[in-house]
Amino acid sequence: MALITASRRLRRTPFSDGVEAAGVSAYTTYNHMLLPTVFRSVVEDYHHLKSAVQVWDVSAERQVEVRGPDAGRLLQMLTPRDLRGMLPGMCYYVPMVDETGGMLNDPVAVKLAEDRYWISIADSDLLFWVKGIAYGYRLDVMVDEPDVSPLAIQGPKSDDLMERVFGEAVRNVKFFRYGVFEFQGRSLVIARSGYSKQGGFEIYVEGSDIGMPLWNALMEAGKDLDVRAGCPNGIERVEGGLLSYGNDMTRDNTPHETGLGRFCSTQTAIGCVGRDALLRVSKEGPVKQIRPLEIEGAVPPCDRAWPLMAGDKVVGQITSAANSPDFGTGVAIGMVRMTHWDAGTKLTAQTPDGPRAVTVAEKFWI
Ligand code: THG
Repeated sequence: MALITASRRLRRTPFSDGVEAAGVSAYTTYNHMLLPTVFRSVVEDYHHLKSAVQVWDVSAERQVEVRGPDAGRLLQMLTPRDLRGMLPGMCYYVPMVDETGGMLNDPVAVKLAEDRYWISIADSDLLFWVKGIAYGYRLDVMVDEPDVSPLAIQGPKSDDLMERVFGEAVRNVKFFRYGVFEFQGRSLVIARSGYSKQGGFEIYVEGSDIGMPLWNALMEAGKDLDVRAGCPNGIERVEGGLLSYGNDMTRDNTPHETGLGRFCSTQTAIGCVGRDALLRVSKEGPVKQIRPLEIEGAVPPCDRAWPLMAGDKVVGQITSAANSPDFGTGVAIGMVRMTHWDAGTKLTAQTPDGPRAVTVAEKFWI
């Protein structure tokens, strides 16, 4: 593919100067912002992520802030996950759906206070939908995009690096919980979460002015840990079954089709605008669903859906794929019709480089 032209619409981040100094070699766009995808090479980045610690500029995971007396009511309107047990200090992975039950986004919601949330969004303009619901229902809330940019620390040495900058208490933060920690006199929300299966944290950096000072402090503190700039890794996230909105699912899919039924409690999610639609489809169960898929032979870059065939019948599609160094096979995420979704089923993928033998796997690799 040719290069993408830089412009103001493709927003830089508070860490872009550091990312460029570290030698970023490719970006994608995400929420109209730059998101690094490669530093040294996808494979070199992958091995380093699994053995050391990386600092990721994931500013493109923008926050939709919802604040005011109706904040909790509005959040529950957006998702079929029952939020009644959610307390300040917790983060929830929440499928967000429209009135047909179609996926609009798959963000992480962060509950800051009874009347204040951040919705840490994947790549779709969720802000407009949330503002529309708030306005249409005359809710008493403010909805906007604050100056908050997530910086992820990922990899097996994440705790060691974070302790050096934020103190040993950061080790006590539990998975999908957050604590508030000081940096240069500023309070920052730090959660144990992130878009890899290697462990780590996400720092919600509030105020662009402290972006580079924090970036530099982490790089300085982690020198002997071989800390590097990194980014969500296209191989590791497929091995781990981490879904990508716009790639593995779109508005045409329900949460059940995307395997996110485990994050839905539609029966008790009173107020969710997609509740009636989802109650209908969840009763019957989906007729196609996301599956881990093993591919034989070299896997080309996946920049479009690859048809999955059983003989001359299309029975699904592959939406993300990579060659896995650690598992010695092609790994992929795809949507497969129920007639062919059992583990062990043999299929054929039509890739741009020709047909590939595919087997439906038992589970994701990490
Ligand atoms: N962190 C934050 N914001 C984000 C992402 C993130 N916004 C965009 C995107 N990623 C949203 N999508 C996901 C997808 C998967 C996960 C988080 C956000 C994830 N899933 C774990 C899993 O599936 O194993 C755990 C889910 C759970 O148990 O609750 O972490 O990464 N801030």
